Amino acid sequence: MTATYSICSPPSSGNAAIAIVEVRGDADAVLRALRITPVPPPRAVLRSVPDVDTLVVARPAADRLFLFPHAGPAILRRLFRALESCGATPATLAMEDTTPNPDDPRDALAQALSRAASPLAIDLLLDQPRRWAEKSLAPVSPEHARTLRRLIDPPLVVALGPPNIGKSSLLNALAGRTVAIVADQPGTTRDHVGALIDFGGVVARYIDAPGIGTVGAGGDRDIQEASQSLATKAAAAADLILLCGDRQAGFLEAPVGGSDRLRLALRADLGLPEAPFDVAVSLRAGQPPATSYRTDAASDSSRLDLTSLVAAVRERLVPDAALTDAGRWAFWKRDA
Ligand SMILES: Nc1nc2c(ncn2[C@@H]2O[C@H](COP(=O)(O)OP(=O)(O)OP(=O)(O)O)[C@@H](O)[C@H]2O)c(=O)[nH]1
Ligand SMILES: [Mg+2]
Repeated sequence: MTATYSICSPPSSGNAAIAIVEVRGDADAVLRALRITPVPPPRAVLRSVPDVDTLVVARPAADRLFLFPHAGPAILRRLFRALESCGATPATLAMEDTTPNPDDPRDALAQALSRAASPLAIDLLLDQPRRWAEKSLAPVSPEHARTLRRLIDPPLVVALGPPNIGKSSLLNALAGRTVAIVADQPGTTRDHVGALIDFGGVVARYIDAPGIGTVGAGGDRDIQEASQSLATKAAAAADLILLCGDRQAGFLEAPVGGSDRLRLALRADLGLPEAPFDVAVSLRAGQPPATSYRTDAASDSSRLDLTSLVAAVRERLVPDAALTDAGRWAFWKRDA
């Protein structure tokens, strides 16, 4: 067999959990010799290599593999031994070969795959070498490139609204665990509470901001002011604001920062706000979480889980039109 392998992640500083090993050459023979079931390009799959590790195997092209094993030195030694025992040799790179060519998508692919936060990035990234080889394909539009970038660097979603309307309860429901304290009193959340949330394949940094409302008199006035200022700062940096309200408190009147927003009616079991909203959610205890989706005045309350909210956020962050754009994506260029 003719194949070479090289480690293309930086030398472990003791912190890196995953290493990247690139194999070039007869990839089918390497997969067979490592007893890995076939991986047709372009695909990434989780596989077990007997006596070595369970690892992600990405195959962007017929003659190229990226293996993502755990980065412990013992595991890497086992993997290299396995590769060598099946005939692959360590690549001897000329100095100039070790510097990634910024205009060659294949050189940037391993890094992008290892950094990408969102599951939806994987297939799209693996298909890029094919697209860049087809000279006739046009680039994805600048707008699509900007939103696709969010699949690699997670966007910021900030939930903002009046106090005591269920914002922290929503974060806990989305995360599937208790991340934020919930209580039936305004001002429960004083600081940012954050989590990475997967919105249907698009992973976002989610901040549950302190409630914005009238600052009451009393000993903790300074703390209340500081929390509200934190909330507005987070909103100014957001890619998407979930503008939360409920029937009793309505929505915030004051303008908030951020470029895009989704109006979210919380505690919908207590009634719906009069002002227009995009999605309504109820998390009433003892009942399945319910959401209904509404555009303008038309309401559709047929959805009885968080699916509508998750889908609406996903579509706002990375629209279908960007995901299905068949053009070439310069994913290694931050400003592309
Ligand atoms: N009926 C009903 N109550 C809810 C729902 N979601 C949350 N609650 C209740 O609303 C109250 C406030 O919930 P929180 O999640 O702490 O509200 P918050 O908006 O984070 O409040 P602050 O942190 O003060 O801004 C709690 O008693 C929750 O149990 C819901 O869908 N329906
Ligand atoms: Mg809260």
